[in-house]
Amino acid sequence: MTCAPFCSASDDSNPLRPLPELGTPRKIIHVDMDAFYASVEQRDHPELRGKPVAVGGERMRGVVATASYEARKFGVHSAMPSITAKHKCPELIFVKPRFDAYKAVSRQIREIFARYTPLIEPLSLDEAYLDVTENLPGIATATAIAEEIRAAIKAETGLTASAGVSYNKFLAKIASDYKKPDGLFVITPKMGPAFVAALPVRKFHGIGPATAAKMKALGIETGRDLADRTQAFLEQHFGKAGPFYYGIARGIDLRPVRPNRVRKSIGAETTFVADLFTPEDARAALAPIVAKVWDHCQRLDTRGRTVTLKVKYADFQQITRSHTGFAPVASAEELERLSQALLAPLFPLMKGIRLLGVTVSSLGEDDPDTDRQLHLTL
Ligand code: DCP
Ligand code: MG
Repeated sequence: MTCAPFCSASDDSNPLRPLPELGTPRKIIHVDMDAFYASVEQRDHPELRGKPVAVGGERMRGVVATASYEARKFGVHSAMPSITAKHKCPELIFVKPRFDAYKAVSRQIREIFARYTPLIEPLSLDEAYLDVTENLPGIATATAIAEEIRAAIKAETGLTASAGVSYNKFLAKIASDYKKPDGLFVITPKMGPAFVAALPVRKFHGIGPATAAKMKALGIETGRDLADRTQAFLEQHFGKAGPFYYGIARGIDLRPVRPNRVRKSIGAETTFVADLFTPEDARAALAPIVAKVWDHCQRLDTRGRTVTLKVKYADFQQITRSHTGFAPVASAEELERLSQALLAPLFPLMKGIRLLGVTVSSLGEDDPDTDRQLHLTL
């Protein structure tokens, strides 16, 4: 059973920006801070430096939000239950998250990005895509810009970032992960297709564990396997995502960097291997979905007032139930309570439940993107 988070957003809000055409060369940088929350804690608390640190705590529902690289050597990672983490690394030091400190760094790095291009698409507090095809200082190579940005981040925040440089978003994101931490990696158009061919599809950003499992069942484990399938085959098995997979298997990704992306909702859903029938099973299955959504809300620093439960039955009939409060949902427990309250009246069931999903919408002022817009001087 797997659970993939998703965010929906409005289309590119700059209608004047033409969509890139096939063959139009672009220079994209993906910047991602290293062990972000943990690095901020080590910067602000010198006694934590060089030590295995996990950021977590009550607001994190007993899971690790992130771990310092010293802790990662013991196998501690994001989303791991704190108890498991402590077993793996008895010396692990737990630190409560300080979201205000992370937000402040996030604003600083976005200011640095803005020196180079207005085409910045933040993905969360610590990462963003930049389109530097035409950049403000007129620097010839994206690699030089990426190095300048990494140096400025180091000098101005005291933290390290990794960067990926390539000719589209998909490859830039893969590249930023390749030399982590404190690294830079460039995937040129010449390298792109071979790079994707060798990569396991489960490592592709945008292919979650459920899709990776489905691909495996179809005999697709690497980019090369994916490139061997026709677009019609991929559309037949993966619907609307089929053409996207067909493209990325060849190193092609035409999605533009969307600077004024307004997030509309944050959600997660799970299709079950076997249909659910009892209230107990459904309640238990809903809990990790809710946890995932809350985790995502925190990572994006976003809160919403509307909670929507989606249920797909065994016969594919789909229903939604929602609740809108006066104030944004303030905690994981509240989100869980509201989601379970939407689920409970659906019993007894006439047919099994095939899928459950939870979405938070009517997103509030805390949204970093909205924040940015409010600060624009008109
Ligand atoms: N985060 C979280 N829960 C997760 C994953 C991440 O709360 N399941 C938070 C803590 C991270 C931050 O988001 O510090 C950024 O996430 P990344 O995936 O970029 O991870 P890190 O920056 O911590 O490490 P890396 O060096 O691998 O980028
Ligand atoms: Mg990071």
